[in-house]
Amino acid sequence: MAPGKIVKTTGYNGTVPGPVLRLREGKPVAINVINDAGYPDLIHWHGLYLPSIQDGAMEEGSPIIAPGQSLIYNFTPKPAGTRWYHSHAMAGADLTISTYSGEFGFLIVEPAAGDPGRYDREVLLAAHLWEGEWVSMQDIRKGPPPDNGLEVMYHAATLGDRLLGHGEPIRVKYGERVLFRLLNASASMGITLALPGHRFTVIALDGNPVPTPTAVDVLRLDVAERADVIVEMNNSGVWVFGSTDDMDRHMGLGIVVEYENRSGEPQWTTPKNTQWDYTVFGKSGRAAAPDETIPLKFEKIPGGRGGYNRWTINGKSWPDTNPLFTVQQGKRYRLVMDNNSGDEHPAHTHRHTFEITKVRDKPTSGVMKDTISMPRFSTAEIDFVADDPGPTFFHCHHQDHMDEGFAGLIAYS
Ligand SMILES: [Cu+2]
Repeated sequence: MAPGKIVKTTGYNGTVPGPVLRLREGKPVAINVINDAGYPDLIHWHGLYLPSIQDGAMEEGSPIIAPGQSLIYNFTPKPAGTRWYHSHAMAGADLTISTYSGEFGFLIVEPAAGDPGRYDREVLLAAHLWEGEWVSMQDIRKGPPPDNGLEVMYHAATLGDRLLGHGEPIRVKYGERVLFRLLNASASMGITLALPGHRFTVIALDGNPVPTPTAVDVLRLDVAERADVIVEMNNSGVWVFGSTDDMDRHMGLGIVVEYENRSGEPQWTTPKNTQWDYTVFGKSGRAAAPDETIPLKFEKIPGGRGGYNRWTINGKSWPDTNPLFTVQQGKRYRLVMDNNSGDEHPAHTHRHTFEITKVRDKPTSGVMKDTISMPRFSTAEIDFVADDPGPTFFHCHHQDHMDEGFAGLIAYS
C-alpha cells in the first residue's frame, strides 16, 4: 500500500482490487473460479439478476467452493451498470477473510446497445479498509452503552490500490469530463468522499441511472453502495479526493488528482455541507402502490464487553429468518423498514433491484438500488417486484452484522 506498509491478504488474480470484469449485457459468460484462498469460499455477483444457484450465496443454495477446488459460474449478465463481485463467505471473528480481505473487484455490465459515453475519461475507484481489530468502542471513546459488544476498528484504508499520497495520481486535463465509478468495498464502514473545488454530478446509484442527475459536494457510500458521477475538471491544481473523515483520510482513504502542468502539495478542504439525501436524485411523485406491505424491524442484542453483538429482523436472527417472508411472482412488495438500533445498516437484496419509495417521512420514487443505507434510528421504505423466482437473500452488508444474524431469505411460493 505504501513503502514499508504491506498487508498480506487474499485477492483475485494477484491484484487488489481484482481485475475489472467488463461484460456485455445479454452475452453469456463463463467464469472459472479456482479457490486457493485456503478456506471454503464463493463469489457473489453483486447487483446482477442470476439464478440462485449461480448467485454465490450459500443461503440461496449456491455451492461453496472447497479449498483447492474450482467452480465455473455460467450466466448471462444483466442488468447493465456498475456491479461488483466479492467473497460471500462467512468470516465470523476472522478479520482477514471474506469481505475483510482483498476479494473484491468491479464488474461492469455494458449495455447491449452500446454506451452513450458523454465523458472523456473513466476512472474506477474502490474504497477498502484494512487491518481490522475487534475493539470495545466504549473503552476507546464515550458513546456506545456499556453493554455494547465488540466492533471492528481499522488501521489502514485505500481508495484505489495505495494509501493516499503513495500511488500514481489521477492525471486530468482542464475542461475534461471524468466519469468516476465509485464503490465502497469495505466490510463494515460507510464512507463520505469529497473532491475540494469540484462537484459530483450523480448519474447512477448502484449502477442504475437516477431520474434526476444532481450535482452534490459529497458522496455518501455505505458498504456495497456504488455511485457513477461526472466531474467537470474546471479548477486547476493538485487536490486530495478523499474521505471527509479526518481519521479515515489519515489512514489513507483518498487519492491525489493532479491537473496537467500543475504540481505541489495536494490541497484538502473539508466541505461545509456533508448532507446526503437519496431523494434529491428521485422524482417527486409517489411510486406505484404495492400489492403487499411487509414491516421489517432491525434490532441489536448487545453482546456486552468482550462479546459479539447479535442482530434481529422482527425479533429473529438467521437461520430462524428462513423464510423471512414469502412472495408470489409478479407482485409488488413494499418493505417498511425500521432501524431501531444505534448503528447504520446497508440493507441489501440479492437478485432484485428495489425502488426507494420513502426516506424517513419523505415519499420519493424512481431511485433504483440494490443496497440502501439505513442511518441509526431511521426508517425507509423500498418496493420490489418479485420477478426473479428462486430463494433470495436479504441482509445487512456489514460482514459482522450478517454473520451475527442480520439476514433472512425471501421465498417464492
Ligand atoms: Cu448492519
